[in-house]
Amino acid sequence: MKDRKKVCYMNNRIFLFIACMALSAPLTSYAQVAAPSPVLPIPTDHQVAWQRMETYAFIHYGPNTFYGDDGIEWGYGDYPVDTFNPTLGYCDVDQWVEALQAGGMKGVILTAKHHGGFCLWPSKYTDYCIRFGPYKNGYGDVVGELAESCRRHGMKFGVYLSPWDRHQAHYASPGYVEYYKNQLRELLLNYGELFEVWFDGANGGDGWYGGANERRSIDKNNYYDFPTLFSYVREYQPQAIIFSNGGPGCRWVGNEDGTAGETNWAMMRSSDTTPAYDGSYSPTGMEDGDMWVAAECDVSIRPGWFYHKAEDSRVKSADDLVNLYYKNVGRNATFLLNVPVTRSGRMHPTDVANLKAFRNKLDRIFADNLLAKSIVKASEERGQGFEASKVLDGDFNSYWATADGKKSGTLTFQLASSQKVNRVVLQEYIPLGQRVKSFRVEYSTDGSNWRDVNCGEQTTTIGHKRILVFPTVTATHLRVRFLDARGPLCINEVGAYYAE
Ligand code: FUL
Repeated sequence: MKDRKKVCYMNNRIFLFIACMALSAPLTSYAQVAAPSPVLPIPTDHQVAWQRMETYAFIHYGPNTFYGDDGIEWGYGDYPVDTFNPTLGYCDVDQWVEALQAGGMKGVILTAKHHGGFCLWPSKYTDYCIRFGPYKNGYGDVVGELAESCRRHGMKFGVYLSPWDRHQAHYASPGYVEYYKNQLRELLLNYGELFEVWFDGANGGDGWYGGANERRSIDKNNYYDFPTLFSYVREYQPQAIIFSNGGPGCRWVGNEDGTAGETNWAMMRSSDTTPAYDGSYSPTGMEDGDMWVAAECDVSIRPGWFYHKAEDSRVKSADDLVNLYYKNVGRNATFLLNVPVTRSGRMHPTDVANLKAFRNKLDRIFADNLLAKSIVKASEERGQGFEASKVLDGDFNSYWATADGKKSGTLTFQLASSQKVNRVVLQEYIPLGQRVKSFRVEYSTDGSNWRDVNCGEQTTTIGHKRILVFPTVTATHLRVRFLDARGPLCINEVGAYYAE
């Protein structure tokens, strides 16, 4: 009897165990699965935050603006210390910041010192600065005034400190490098948080150099002791992105037209490039790079970087700027747009108007994601938390992902109705690395016959953002075929839009 009870009890236990297993099997397939492992290299959190700014501004302002009949681009280093003198008697820094913000700029980088050597802040280390000029009787500080206005407006602030200095007598000797280090420390320590520090690549050549009026050449790669300069930035402003030809924070794209390569990796090979070294820039980046150094596209709203009245009729229009945006932000780079300040101390009304019109246009074009109400299906899903629907939730921290080892896949969108489409925006989840190597975007009017949208560009990389611009199609369905990648797909967002 006892034994029969025991057998019964055992049978119940086995039954319960089997029942639990049967019930839990479907449950486990819906349980949260692990995120894909990163594909190295990956960006730092600061690099991600910086890239998500997308658009920010440059301001070129200084004695160059005031020199001669209509300003110059490169000061020789010999202009008198009283050259910088805005006619308003002050810099209308609030107008600058408000104009830039109306243009959607998230930060601004000021030329604290350009090649001519004059400093827009009262530097302890030279008399060739604002302290010795007429501006506010020597009590002004353009760097400080702009930094303060940025703080009030919730705008990020950064500085450009030209390594090349055509004024200083000791340029090209070790003494100048000490001087430059001291100036950098002044800027890093006295103006609050900086989001970017800009180390320009134009270096050496002829100049005034304390009256020597000669040509001086330096070893561009080693003279400035960039490793020490970068260590100061890391120590005093750890969040600041360091720009130079080859990074390490972000790299020069290799032109001043504002355009990145159609293929554009955020990575560079440390064996072939060195941060700050001449030639270490790249429009395309390197698929097998081991450093994360995304591209930045610097370009001016006018032909020159500094203000010249003669260029008042040559200001880039809102359409020009939108087209540039497609070719920089839309190709996994950032858009660093220069807007110079005039002799008055304000930005020119044409520049201000075009900036605002640029942002209004962008906002209009990208206001209405035609996929928002679509039904999205993926060829496969990694599991719970990584469903296809994540590409439509507008959340930067969620993404559609494929299983380990799965480097291709398709997302198909069935639109709510037949729609005109001429822009597609794709985003990868870059905190886990840049992955996609090849993709196609296709449309259909019946869900079974598909045609390429014909954007006329290489559809290779995506990165933080890729925007395809193509002739208007009318579609009931869209699909993105991800053909190859460096690891499982991690697709953050997909959007389709119609620009009139
Ligand atoms: C260049 C400089 O020579 C130009 O004057 C300007 O500042 C541009 C942004 O960088 O290297």
